[in-house]
Amino acid sequence: MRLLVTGGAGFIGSNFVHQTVRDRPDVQIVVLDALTYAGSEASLAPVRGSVEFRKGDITDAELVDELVAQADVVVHFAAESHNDNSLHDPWPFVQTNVIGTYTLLEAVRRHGVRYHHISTDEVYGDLELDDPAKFTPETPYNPSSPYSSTKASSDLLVRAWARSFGVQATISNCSNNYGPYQHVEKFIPRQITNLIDGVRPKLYGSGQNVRDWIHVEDHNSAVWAIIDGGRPGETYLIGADGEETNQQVVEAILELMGRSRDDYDLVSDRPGHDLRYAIDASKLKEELGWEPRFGSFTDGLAATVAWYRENEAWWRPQKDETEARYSGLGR
Ligand code: NAD
Ligand code: TDX
Repeated sequence: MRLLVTGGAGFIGSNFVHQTVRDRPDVQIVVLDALTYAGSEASLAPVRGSVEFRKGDITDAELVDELVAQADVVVHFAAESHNDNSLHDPWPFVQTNVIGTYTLLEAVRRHGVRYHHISTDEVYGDLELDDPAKFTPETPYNPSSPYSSTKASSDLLVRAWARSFGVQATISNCSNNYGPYQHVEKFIPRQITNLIDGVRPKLYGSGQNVRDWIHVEDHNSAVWAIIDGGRPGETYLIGADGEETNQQVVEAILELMGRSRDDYDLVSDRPGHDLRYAIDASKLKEELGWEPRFGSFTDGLAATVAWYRENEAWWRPQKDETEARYSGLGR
């Protein structure tokens, strides 16, 4: 199989490439990535020599056409992915997430290539903290932020291209990922690397917002289950029943790093901050037999803390610029 992976130098995409090189030696991988602030060739260093890397933009129709024409399957991870950035400057989100997805869809349509679209649970909006409900593939779209609205837009393009043009496309909407190679702007690596630098963790608002955490390895094994057995035109939700308040996550990190559990600060809230996400992954489990294999959240978090301690050379170049951006936002 010849696989084109967009965004393969980012967090989830690079983990997907590592996992694929490890578990599927028969797959030939081409990575297309623009190496924005969020992408790094260093994230692919362990698999250098096993994958072909092309630096380029998914809105470049000529380049996309050339690469899609040579592929059997496209897995589309590339995106602008950070909510806080989207509140500050939405334009790159419209450009990459909407126009970039459109560009890929037109190419897979022309060349009859199988397409898997990586999306997020944030397209469904948020749930009340005390609501027993979880998101299902039937939950109506109701995105809150510029980031999630551009992801929702891209999902709707995929659905339309599948229905109107018969594109062999599947979509997955996953909950919050954690693990190695995640940019230090995101919640968990930001707090771990702050603590390494002697800075107290920062919780937005009350700290009571809930996220449904999944280890990136489990997300990516689900993506492979969908590539292997997913039905074209279908949407699959990926999650591992990992609901935690942000405060609980910070307390767990503090404990793992040998600090007092209340050694954190509350800072100003994110505008429009979604309260709670929760995924019902039963369709994926029942139809495709997928199960998360990574251990408990605490074990995964301990491994992630160890990874950031051992890989300072990977994250250090991002840190000052990221914290400068946050201090401009007062967070
Ligand atoms: P990331 O920001 O770490 O990586 C994004 C990658 O895309 C980077 O390597 C970047 O250089 C590349 N990229 C950005 N714009 C590009 C463009 N125009 N052309 C080519 N490459 C471009 O993001 P991530 O956290 O790995 O997320 C990957 C995908 O998974 C995204 O589609 C995101 O919406 C989705 N997702 C993420 C999470 C999460 O918790 N991180 C959860 C669910 C879904
Ligand atoms: O310093 C912080 N303090 C804090 O309390 C940061 C950076 C975040 N937070 C809160 C905001 C959220 O409630 O932590 C939670 C997680 O924040 P992010 O890591 O920014 O993730 P989130 O906004 O939930 O979105 C993530 O999951 C869904 C990814 O960034 C998206 O790409 C994905 O689609």
